Amino acid sequence: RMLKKQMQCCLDIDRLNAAFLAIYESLIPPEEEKMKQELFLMSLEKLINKEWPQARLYLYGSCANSFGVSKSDIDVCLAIEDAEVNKPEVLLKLADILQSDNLQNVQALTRARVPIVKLMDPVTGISCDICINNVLAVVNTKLLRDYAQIDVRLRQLAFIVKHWAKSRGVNATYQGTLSSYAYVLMCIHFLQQRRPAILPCLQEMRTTYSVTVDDIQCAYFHQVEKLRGFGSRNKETIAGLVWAFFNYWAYSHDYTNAVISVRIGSILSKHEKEWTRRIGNDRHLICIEDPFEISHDLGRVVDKFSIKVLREEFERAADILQYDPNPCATLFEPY
Ligand code: 3AT
Ligand code: MG
Repeated sequence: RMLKKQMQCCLDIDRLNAAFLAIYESLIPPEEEKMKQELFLMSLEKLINKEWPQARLYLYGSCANSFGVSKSDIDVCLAIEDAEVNKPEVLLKLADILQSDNLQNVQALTRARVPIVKLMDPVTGISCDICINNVLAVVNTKLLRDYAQIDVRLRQLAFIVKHWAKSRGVNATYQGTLSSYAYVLMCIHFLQQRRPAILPCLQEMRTTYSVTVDDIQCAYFHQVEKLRGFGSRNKETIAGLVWAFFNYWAYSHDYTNAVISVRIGSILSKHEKEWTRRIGNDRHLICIEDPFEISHDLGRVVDKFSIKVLREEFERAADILQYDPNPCATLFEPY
């Protein structure tokens, strides 16, 4: 009977693996969507160069970090050399230019934390946000993309986690839950911590890539093609990893003392970061260190209500994966 039970368990795991992989595959954007985005970006750059000949456009966020699902909005950074640029002024001018080129829903949000212009291209249906000189985001996008090339399980895990977070309504910083960027960092950290490790810590390795942005030195080992197969001694499958990920955040993470850090590839204490007290609106109830802007806690948006929501959702996910006979359906149920 024991053997039969074990075999049933293996079958269930295989089924769950297949189900997660099918979801992952279905979310990957098709090549043609990527090409459309590139073409749109080029036409946008041409238009913008009429006013600012030296300006360049860069994609960042999920359309460029390889964690974007099909039909996501695209994030664009307008890089203007002039250090003294007045961002609201440029954004308003930019909105004007875009509007006269028949782009739709053009809106300048000059007072947001990251000021942007929003727009929609009626020809391709692409929606996009343009920010100015947010070079740090372009660099952290590259770091995430480089990590994704080391082991495919990172991209699989992050797609499942992001899909879960969107389905369960816990992917909205304005509601006190976490950004997609934060979830991807949680996945990277988690895979750095597996034994044997599935991901290395690129910032602890020899520097092969280095830029200084806003006085922050961003340096790491970027020759990731040399690291393919890094995690191959670890045979864990995506089903096992998703289960362990939620179990970690539900039952093992030390919310009182621990800060997760992709930069050092392990845990820091809140004490050494001086993240023990609430300062202004930063409460540090779940601590995720930004890999470059290390004084920045990506969990700072979480308040005493939303931390409860988040932790209950982690527990729900862990319990479903443990006990539910058909976990895939239940896990992604809309909230
Ligand atoms: P979606 O697929 O759009 O949900 P995304 O990766 O594009 O995921 P966001 O749109 O939330 O995520 O953010 C766009 C990029 O902006 C991602 C990251 O490069 C940068 N970013 C977002 N939040 C922060 C932050 N708090 N600190 C530094 N960079 C950030
Ligand atoms: Mg985005």
